[in-house]
Amino acid sequence: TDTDAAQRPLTLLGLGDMGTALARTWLAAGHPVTVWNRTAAKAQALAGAGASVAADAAEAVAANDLVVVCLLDDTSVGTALDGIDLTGKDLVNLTTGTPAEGRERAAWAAQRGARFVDGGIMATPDMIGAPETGGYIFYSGSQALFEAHRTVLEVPAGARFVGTDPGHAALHDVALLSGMYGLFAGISHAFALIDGEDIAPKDLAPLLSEWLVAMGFFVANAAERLTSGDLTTGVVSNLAMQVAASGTLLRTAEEQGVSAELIRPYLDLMRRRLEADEAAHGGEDTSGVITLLKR
Ligand code: FVH
Repeated sequence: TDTDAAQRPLTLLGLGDMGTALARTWLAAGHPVTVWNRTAAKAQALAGAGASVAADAAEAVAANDLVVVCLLDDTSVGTALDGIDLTGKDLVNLTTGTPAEGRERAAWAAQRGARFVDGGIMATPDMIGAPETGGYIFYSGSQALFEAHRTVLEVPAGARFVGTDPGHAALHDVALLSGMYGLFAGISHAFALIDGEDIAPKDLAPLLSEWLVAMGFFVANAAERLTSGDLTTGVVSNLAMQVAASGTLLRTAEEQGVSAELIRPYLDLMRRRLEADEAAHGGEDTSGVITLLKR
């Protein structure tokens, strides 16, 4: 029942920055939490907040049916759980990994008699237990496990189940992070361009933010075009024009003494798409670049 879920005990392995934030949130919500960390001192800090500190990982796992793991990487998960009896356990892996690692870890857990979901945390530690920040966690794998523990899993951050393929939480996570780093790359180049000029970074900042938000339409546009296969209808800034204009971006970088290494790869891909068939692709938007990336 929900009442049971509200007080359900759980085990948490891993008390780094993220694991500690998770533990504190579950404890604050009234869940009995058994914790273990390789470096014992970090676990002691949580004892004062009400956590039961296990002597080793095996003792922590034995303490509860629901076992959450938040370690550095997939290798550390294998190391920490090596040789431990997981029969009948519900294993929730919040360690960042690749889709293949998520699938292999699910098969590994199944061989040991455990149900498994993998998680991808879309939040920093300060966003855990702070729903107003919009942080959430992707989950994939055993839907039965997810539904059984949904109430508990929703305590630290929103929970989004993205399918029974245990690799899909990681894939969603990495897709979003990849988009983020592309954005960071463009932002970095923009600030480098004005460096040394009589333009304060703090004055450019709101202009850049507003522009990037306005350009956010490209996300939904690209999805629509990839789905329909129509890359030209309704295009307002076509590829031929954008490739022509890209020379201005590169010359400006040159003039400002700024390396174009962050933006040149994307501009080169736009040019390759155009040059492959100018008549066919000149009227597209830039979503045709996506088709060049798949190996
Ligand atoms: N912190 C963040 O902003 C991001 C937000 C998005 C999700 N990530 C991922 O969350 C996982 C844990 O991250 P973290 O911030 O807690 O990381 P650390 O503070 O570096 O703590 C790492 C813990 O892993 C333990 N550990 C490392 N290697 C081993 C091992 N071989 N055996 C057992 N435990 C191991 C480490 O123990 P110790 O060093 O304290 O003894 C920490 O408990 C991670 O996947 C992020 O990518 C965080």
